[in-house]
Amino acid sequence: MTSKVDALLAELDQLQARFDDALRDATNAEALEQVRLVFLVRKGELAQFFKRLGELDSAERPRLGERLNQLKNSFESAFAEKGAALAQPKETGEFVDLTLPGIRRRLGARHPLLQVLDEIKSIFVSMGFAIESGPEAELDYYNFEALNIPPDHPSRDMQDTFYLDLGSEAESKRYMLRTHTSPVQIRTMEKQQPPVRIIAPGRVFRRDAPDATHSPIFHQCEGLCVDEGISFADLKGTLQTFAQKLFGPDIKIRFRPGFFPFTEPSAEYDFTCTICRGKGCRTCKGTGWIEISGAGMVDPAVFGFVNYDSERYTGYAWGMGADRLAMLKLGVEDIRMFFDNDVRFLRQF
Ligand code: 2NM
Repeated sequence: MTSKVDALLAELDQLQARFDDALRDATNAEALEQVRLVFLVRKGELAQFFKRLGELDSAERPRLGERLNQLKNSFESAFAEKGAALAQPKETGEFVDLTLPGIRRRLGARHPLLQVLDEIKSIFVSMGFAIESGPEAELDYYNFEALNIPPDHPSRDMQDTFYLDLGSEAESKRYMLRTHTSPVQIRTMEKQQPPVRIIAPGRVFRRDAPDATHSPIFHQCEGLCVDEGISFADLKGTLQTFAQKLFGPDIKIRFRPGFFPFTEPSAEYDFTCTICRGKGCRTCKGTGWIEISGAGMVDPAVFGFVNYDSERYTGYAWGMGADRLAMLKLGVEDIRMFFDNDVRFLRQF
């Protein structure tokens, strides 16, 4: 006949078996917590047996006590071990072949137009000009008024300028997309007294129908030099030096009379055709010259807007179409190529 203590020890063997099964089946943290709540807490299954020690004769108590302490320790260490195992990342059994070639990503590159614009900028920087920039959404005052462009000037027409409807009523607070980078020169002159030697590279906007030589978005690199004793000869020397640095020592420049509201006198200027080097070809229509842009001596009226003393200072300024120069430099015959985002075109540069 079995004694009471033997019966309890047999029950403990069953408890151990159930604990082992439960622990083995626990495959995540929640299931493991259930095991703890069933077996290991203060009112859990194991703890119930400690209470039953009192049912035994004092001679039999040590056998059960010893077994209970041993179970308690082994439950706790098995539980801790399982917890640590679950916290480990799983073996996936997946084989990673480190000798396979990688996935080759196509490298991006600077846009050809900006490559040429960078070259233009560094030539002027090497000649002592600083680079200035300004907003693309510009006020009427900076884009037109301060440049001495009268209210009835055709460039102010809705056909030529993108106006922005920002809900502003006042005519003078009217915003538009700048049609040239000249407002940058005005803003610079407002900030500082002469001497000024700056270039203003950047995006400009005009309501043109796109064709091989027109794009509603294009780029300029205008320039301005103001100091005592500046003359048209300085303008000629600057543009001459620039042309030769960008296109080569055989390039000449020429000036033809022109008109701009913001310069007096004003001129259009040409470079020797960079394609035929002056012999005459399709690009220059047989003339040997390529029209670049306009330039001139800053009109005293403009100095009036920025509080420069026009008795003391004179200055020259020029316009320059960066897209046009990039087309000549790279041999691109259609300006729209720069804006189409066709990688077959872009990859060539
Ligand atoms: C041109 C041609 C001639 C020009 C003038 C100025 C300023 F702000 F100084 F008055 N900025 N840009 C200028 C002069 C621009 O583009 C065809």
